[in-house]
Amino acid sequence: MNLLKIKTRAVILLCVLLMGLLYSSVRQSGRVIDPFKQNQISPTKRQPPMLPMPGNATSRTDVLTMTSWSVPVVWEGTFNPVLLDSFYQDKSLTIAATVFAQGKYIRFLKRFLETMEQHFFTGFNVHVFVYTDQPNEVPQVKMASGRQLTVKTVPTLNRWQDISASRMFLIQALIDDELLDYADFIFCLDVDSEFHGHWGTESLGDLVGVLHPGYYKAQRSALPYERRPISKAYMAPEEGDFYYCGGAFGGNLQEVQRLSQNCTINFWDDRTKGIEAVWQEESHINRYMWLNKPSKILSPEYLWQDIAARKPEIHIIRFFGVVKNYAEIRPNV
Ligand code: UD2
Repeated sequence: MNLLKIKTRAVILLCVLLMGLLYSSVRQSGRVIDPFKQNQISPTKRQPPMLPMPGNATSRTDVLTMTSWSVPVVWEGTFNPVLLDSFYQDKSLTIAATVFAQGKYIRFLKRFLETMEQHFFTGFNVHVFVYTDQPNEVPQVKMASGRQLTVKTVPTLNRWQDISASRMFLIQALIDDELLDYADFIFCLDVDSEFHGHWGTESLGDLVGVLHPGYYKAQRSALPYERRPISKAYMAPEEGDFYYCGGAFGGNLQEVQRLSQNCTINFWDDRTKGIEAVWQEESHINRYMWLNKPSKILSPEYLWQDIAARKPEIHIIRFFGVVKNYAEIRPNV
């Protein structure tokens, strides 16, 4: 072996040793750094926890339990709540939830909060954010240890469409300003609803959509997507997997931040063109979830409404949209 070869090998060996030292020092500091990767996530930000495999999705044969892109559709009988809760119990998860109660919708808040306390992530850390224009009317509801409520005061809006759609902007701001370093998952829920059954860790996923109770059996052509091409929520006839609810969705902080930011931008883009999607932010959510497939889908058990007779496949109602008189309760018709 000549002198040049020996020198080259010595340099390579030295480099390998140095890389090894660098790797072990960053490992010891609790963080593995890829020296070739830009924009690494700050170690202070909470990372979404690992999710366990879905339960036995084949235990129901009367309903769709797996999508064409292989993510579970959660129905009663497709998961074991005791097993799942025990998987998460020692992970000290914090689940955030948003609920908006503006104008006359404040009347629904007490029942929403009371039933939430009984059924929603019991035994876990839960932080509920109530957005209202009447902070003094927020009812006192006794909460278990580890659970808390924060009231956010918002201005009174005179169009129900604006109230409904402005939620996306406020959710995005909440995640950006307060939640990224603190909570693990978030669910955004309609206030005119009550919890009637267990809603727990089986619902956790990176991006979670809920099948709308009115359309989970409908043909694609019957789904009430936005059909005007001028809107950013437009869905062509050959597009769409499912029709998802605007009244319940969630996921990890990063995914819901992306969703709410995208829907806010597209809603306002439509407004500058003088158009509002047929079902406001729900239409934009549906467009978003067509392009960015949810990693978990919850069955209509997770937001049932008595818009039609109850169906045999609905074994339990976990979250229920109360019947309301739209003309009486909304600020505008
Ligand atoms: C559907 C969706 C809803 C939203 C809406 C968009 C379901 C079950 N519901 O319900 O989430 O996407 O379509 O058009 O999927 N709110 C107030 N004060 C008001 C009006 C609304 O606080 O005066 C809030 C409240 O949290 C309410 C939510 O906005 O739950 C949605 O309004 P809605 O329930 O009147 O909308 P709806 O029934 O058309």
